[in-house]
Amino acid sequence: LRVARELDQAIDRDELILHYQPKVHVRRQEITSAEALIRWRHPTRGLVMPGDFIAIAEECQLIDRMTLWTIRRAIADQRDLAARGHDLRLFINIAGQLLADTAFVREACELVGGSDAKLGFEITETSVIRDPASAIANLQVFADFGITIAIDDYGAGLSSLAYLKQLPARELKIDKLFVTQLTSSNRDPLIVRSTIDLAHALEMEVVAEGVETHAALALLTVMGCDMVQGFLISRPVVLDSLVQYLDEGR
Ligand code: G
Ligand code: G
Ligand code: NA
Ligand code: MN
Repeated sequence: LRVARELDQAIDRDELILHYQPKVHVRRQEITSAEALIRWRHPTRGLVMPGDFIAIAEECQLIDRMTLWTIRRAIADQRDLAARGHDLRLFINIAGQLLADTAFVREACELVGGSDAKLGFEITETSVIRDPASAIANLQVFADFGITIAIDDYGAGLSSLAYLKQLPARELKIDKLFVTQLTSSNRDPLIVRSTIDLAHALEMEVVAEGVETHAALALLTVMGCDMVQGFLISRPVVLDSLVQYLDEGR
């Protein structure tokens, strides 16, 4: 596969780049973390989005090397941010298959353990269901290394409350599917409210993703949602733009 070979080279040729999308803590009125979203600056095709290459990376066994690159980059960016007065926790998306990859888990822990960077991993529930025993054990290993675990895309995949209660996760991200039409739908507010209550009962903080309007933000605030992320606050942006945004204190 030509794309796979190009992608393999892209990792070494510095063609990958991370954009960061902030998460706002509602009660504290401050940005406490940001999510890293990978992009590929392709020499001829321009900026390629992850939807067009993550699946290929997973199929061609490049996802481990790519994610280790992402962790290294995020560690450097987190230290840089902290030095510039913005000590945010940076979250990285971790593909499900990596939760059962012993070599990946060891190398990721070596990288994170060798730094004092504040990091988090975002994983989907669907990825836990493939091999629950090793996923839960490895997530605990990450948590013991100080990595905050967030459940991503909650409600959009295969959910199991039996696994949810066993995961060492501190954050639950409600999928944007339930958030983008929050104030124009009858059912979405009921689903979001009960998910917030469930997460709080399990002692997790709730992040609503896909917050696009002031009306949605207002309703989420009333419902006790802890954090919000979405185009209303910021699109994913390069590190320097994130710093500029944080410096402006918006
Ligand atoms: O960035 P966008 O806004 O297009 O993200 C699309 C999807 O790609 C999201 O589901 C996101 O979780 C995923 N994604 C973005 N960056 C990474 C990454 O570094 N690793 C993995 N596994 N998925 C990522
Ligand atoms: O699967 P994951 O949650 O990691 O996906 C993140 C994706 O959601 C990225 O493609 C990002 O660009 C997109 N996204 C982030 N904020 C919003 C938003 O407010 N509205 C919509 N429609 N998409 C968003
Ligand atoms: Na994510
Ligand atoms: Mn998500």
